[in-house]
Amino acid sequence: MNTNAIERNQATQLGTCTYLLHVLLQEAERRQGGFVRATIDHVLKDHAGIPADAPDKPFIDALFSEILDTLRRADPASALPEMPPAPRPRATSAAPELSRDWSQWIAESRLRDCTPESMLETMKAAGLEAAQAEAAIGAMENEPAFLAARRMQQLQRKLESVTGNLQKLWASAPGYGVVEKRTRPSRDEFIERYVRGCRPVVLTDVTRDWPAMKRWSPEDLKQRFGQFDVEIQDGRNGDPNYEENKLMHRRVVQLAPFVDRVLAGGPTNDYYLTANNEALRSAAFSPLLADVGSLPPACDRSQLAERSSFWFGPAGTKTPLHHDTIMLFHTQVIGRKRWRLVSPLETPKLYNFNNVFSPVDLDAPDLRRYPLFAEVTVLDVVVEPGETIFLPLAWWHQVESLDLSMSLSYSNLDVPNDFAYRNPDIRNW
Ligand SMILES: O=C(O)CCC(=O)C(=O)O
Repeated sequence: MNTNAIERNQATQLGTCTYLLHVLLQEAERRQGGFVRATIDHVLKDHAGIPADAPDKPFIDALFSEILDTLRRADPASALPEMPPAPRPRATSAAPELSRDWSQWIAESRLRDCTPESMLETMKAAGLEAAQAEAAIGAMENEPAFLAARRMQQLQRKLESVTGNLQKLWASAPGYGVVEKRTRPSRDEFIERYVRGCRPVVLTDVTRDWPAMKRWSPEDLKQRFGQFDVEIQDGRNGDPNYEENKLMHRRVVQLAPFVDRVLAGGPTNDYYLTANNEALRSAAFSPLLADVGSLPPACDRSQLAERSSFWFGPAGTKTPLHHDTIMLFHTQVIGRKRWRLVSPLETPKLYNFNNVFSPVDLDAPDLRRYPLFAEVTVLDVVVEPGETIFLPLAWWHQVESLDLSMSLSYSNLDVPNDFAYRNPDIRNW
C-alpha cells in the first residue's frame, strides 16, 4: 500500500470506530437516560487528575478534548450551561494576560452558576490555553470587582425569592390558571379584584352597544378610510426579532391597498397594522372612535382618542412575549385572538435582559437555553369577537391572531396609569 492508501485506510478505520461509538453511546443513553452525561463527568474528572507537568501534556489534552467532543455529540443535553457568548479570541489573547472580554465573560458565567469545568471547555474550544484559562477562572473568585458583584447578587436574589414566594401564593388561589370571563362587574369590584388585585379578566359584554360591531369590516375600512395613509409593520418574516426591531419595520402605506393585501394574502405574520400607528390621533380616522359605545368600568371617555390604538391584520400575526408599562383594555371587534399571559412576579424566570421583551417563545420554549422558564405558569385564553381583555399592570403576554382581526386597545383608565420601570438594555446575553 502506498502512503496515501495507508492514510485512507486508517481514516476509514477511525471514521468507522467513531461512528460505531456514537451509535453505541446513543443506544446506551436511550436505555439509561443520563448515561452520557455521567461518562462526561467521569472523563472530566480523569482529565483534571492529570498533573500539569505530565509528559506530553498537550497531546493528552488534545486527546481528552477529542473524547469529550465525541461524548457531547451523543449527549442529548450536551448544550453547554447557559453562558454569555464567548468573545472572539483577539490577537492579544496570545499574551499571558487574558483579554478584558474574557475576564468579563468569566465573571458573568460564574455569576450565572456555570461550572468552572464547563467554562474551561468553552475557553479551550475557543483556542485558549488550558492552564491559562483555568488560572483565570480560579483567580476570578478573589477579584475585588467580582466580590462586589457577588454582594449585589445577594440583594438581587433576595428580591427574586420575595417575588417567587408571592407568586407561589397567588398561584395557589383556586382558579389561578384560568382567565375569568365576566359580564359587567361593578366599578368597585373591577378596581379591587382586577386593577389592584392585578388579575387579568375578559369582559364579555362591553361592546353590546358598539356600532363598530355591526359596521366594521375590511370593506368598510377601505371605503371610509382607504385613501388615507397609515403606518404598518412590514417585512417581519425575515427578522426573528421583528418586534424588538419594530422601528426598522415601519412603512407608511395607503390603507386601501393594505386592506387588499390582507384580504388576498391569507394567514401570515409578515405585515400587521399595530398599536404603533398613530391613526386614531388624526382627525381623518375619528369616525372610527364614534363607533365605540360604552367603555369598561373605570375608563375615562375624554381620554379615548389620546390613549387608544387601532389594530388590523391577517390571521397568523404573532406579537412576541413582552409586557406593557401601563394597564390596558383590548377589544376584539372582528376575529379571535389567543392571549397567553404570565404573571409579572415570574419576571426573573423570563430572561428579561432587553427592555420589556422576553426571548422565550411560548410556542417553542427553548428550555436548554432558558431552563427557569420550565417553572412558569402560562394562562391561555381566546378572546372572541365582542370580548374585551383587561391586561393588568406588567403582565407578560404573547398574542396570536387566529382569524383576520380588527381590534382596539385603550389605556384610558381613570385611575393612575403611569408607571416607571428601569428596563435592562443588554443585547448580547
Ligand atoms: O394584539 C396583538 O397582537 C398584541 C396586543 C398587545 O400586545 C397589546 O395590546 O399590548
